[in-house]
Amino acid sequence: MTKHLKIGIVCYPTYGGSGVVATELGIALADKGNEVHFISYDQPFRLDLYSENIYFHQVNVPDYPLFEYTPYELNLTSKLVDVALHEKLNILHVHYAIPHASAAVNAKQILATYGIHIPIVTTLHGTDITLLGKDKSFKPVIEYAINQSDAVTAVSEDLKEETLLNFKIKGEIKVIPNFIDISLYKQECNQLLRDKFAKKEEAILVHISNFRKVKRVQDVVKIFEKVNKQVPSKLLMIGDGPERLKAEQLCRKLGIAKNVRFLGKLKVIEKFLCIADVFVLPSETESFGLVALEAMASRVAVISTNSGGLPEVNIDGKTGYLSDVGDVNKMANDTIDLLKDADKLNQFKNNALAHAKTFDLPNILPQYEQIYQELSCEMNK
Ligand code: GMT
Repeated sequence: MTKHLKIGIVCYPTYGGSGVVATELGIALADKGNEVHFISYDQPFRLDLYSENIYFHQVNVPDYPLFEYTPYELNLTSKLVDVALHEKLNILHVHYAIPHASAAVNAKQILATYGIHIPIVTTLHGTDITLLGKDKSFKPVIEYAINQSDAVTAVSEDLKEETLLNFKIKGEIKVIPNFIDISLYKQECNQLLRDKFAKKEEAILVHISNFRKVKRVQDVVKIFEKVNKQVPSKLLMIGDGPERLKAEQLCRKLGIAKNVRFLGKLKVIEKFLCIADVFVLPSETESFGLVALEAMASRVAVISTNSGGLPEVNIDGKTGYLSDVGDVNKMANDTIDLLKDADKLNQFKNNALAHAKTFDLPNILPQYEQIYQELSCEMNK
């Protein structure tokens, strides 16, 4: 019989895949009777419910005039020690290598001085390896944090390969793909909502991201401009971030602003995904592309690049199409091809939903539970 555990989860609270995965994982673990303690500098944005098994511990970063740069990692380390000690955690599961895994490794060493031994599970999400990991100033810390973790998981085969290529990793990296709870997604189009954005004969394209450079949001606009010339259509841009202004300016320059709506950081994206025909994700790199999976769970075809782990999620010629990074002509032509062929689009949408179902929560959650149980048994030996 599996034992209920007290699990500490450290994640970024912001709009982004790693925080979403960590939050959904914590909620699912709490539903199964575990006690889950989220530790972050703010309430994770998808953690907007009450459950008697869920706790949130905020990491406060006091303003101290001596510090030109506030050492958040130290406040996080102290908080991890405090929560682990007082809540008697069995496991610490940290999402993202820095500063979360490195803070957890320090906390583990401090806890050992109190005679407390707590295993650390580190989940690598992508940019911690593909962007920060390539920065020499972070590399030794990331490598150390990974090697000192008791279990390491990566969200795709590609991310595992990238990690092994870029770091000297001593132990095993287990691939546990991202997941969705398919029951939360609506596959039926909400016609009333759809009518607010587009006419019946118009197609709807959607992009969702944190509008960082790596997402290439200007490519989304360029693709849409080409599509819009051939197929009556609207583009919904969901999320916000540093590249939004440039994307808005490009819409104005290309004369398509009236067909593009920037909707900001919406919490309930399922509501909007089900009104879409095609989801566009032209990222420079994407270790997995959780948002593409969320679109597929809403029965939406995906036009994406072939970078990173995206080919593990979006199956070329089946659930959507893949292209080289920056090949906006191909991505636009593939979109037009789909939108002009209703039967093909319908088939791709069905394929997308079927493939998304393989990433449903009940298929993935036991893989994390197995790691926790094995580590907690080892600690109790
Ligand atoms: O994509 C982002 O900018 C956010 C980032 C994050 O850490 O939240 O997402 C990464 O983790 C997600 C969850 O595992 C993956 O689905 C995304 O593909 C990955 N982003 C990148 O690799 C760029």
